[in-house]
Amino acid sequence: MTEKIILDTDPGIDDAMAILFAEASPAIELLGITTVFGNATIEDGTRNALWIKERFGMQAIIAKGADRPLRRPPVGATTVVHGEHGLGDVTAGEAQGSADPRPAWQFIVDSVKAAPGEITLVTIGPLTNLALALEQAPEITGLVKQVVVMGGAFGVNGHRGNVTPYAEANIHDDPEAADQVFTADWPVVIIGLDVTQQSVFSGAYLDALRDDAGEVGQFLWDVSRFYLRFYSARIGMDGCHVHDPSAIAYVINPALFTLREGAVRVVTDGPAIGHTLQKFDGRRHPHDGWEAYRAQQVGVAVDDTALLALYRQTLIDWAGKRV
Ligand SMILES: [Ca+2]
Repeated sequence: MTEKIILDTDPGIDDAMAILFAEASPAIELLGITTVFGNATIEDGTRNALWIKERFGMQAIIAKGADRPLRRPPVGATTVVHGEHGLGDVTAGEAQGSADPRPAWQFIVDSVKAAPGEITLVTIGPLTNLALALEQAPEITGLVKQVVVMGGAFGVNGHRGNVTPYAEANIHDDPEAADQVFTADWPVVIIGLDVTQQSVFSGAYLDALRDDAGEVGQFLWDVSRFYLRFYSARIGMDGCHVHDPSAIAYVINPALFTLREGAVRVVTDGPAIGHTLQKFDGRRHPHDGWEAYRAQQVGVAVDDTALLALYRQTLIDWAGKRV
């Protein structure tokens, strides 16, 4: 059985890695790609999505989303990590096709209502589009199959943050939106730094993918050059963490991950703004505002060897079919 997904993304180098993973997987039907600000501006991110769609002959509908957080001033593109326009050294051309006329939140609401219980929303950028969809149509909580979020850091395996000591980028970019999504009454699985920083695409892994996965392998190698220079300069690592593709890996094979259950909140002010917290034990407290919220799932361990093998084999198989 294939999983129908809408992928909400800020394309983005590791977003490109995730988009092509989803498209390549026979376990996933990629219905739509909704864009959001974050790694790139909304204009650049949407152009990147349309160009990748055209270049790889994809069917997914692209809908343009939010250009800024729900209630905070706009934040700039993360050019130091993802390059001037989001895809590192690679510059997207103008695609022939265009985005759906609806804003991303409307596309999400319409799609979910048209296929109740069938669609998984996968987010690999700030959560603004999902929060807007919840505000406009709160009834969608009962209509999505599940929400899979790449974001956050819960301190497991020592991972607490990447943009601040206590915040991960997607959550830090719009903490109010993330808190709305995590406290809504729908099933959420959070694949955060706790697990994404446990998996590494090494330089050698990406070289082998370039050699073995045809045009898509070459493309992934090309876009990852800028990203690897950032990792090398910033943390002295030959390779990169597997952030966004890990959310897709969860959809394809949830058994790769160990999950922990409990209500999740996001710090929306002060020095730990953007920090994610989970109440995962049954302890009672005199004051416990957490009991009002649904228990969500947080990834706390991953079989990184199997995840890396899944990614590689999925792209190689797809490249073989495309020849
Ligand atoms: Ca992303």
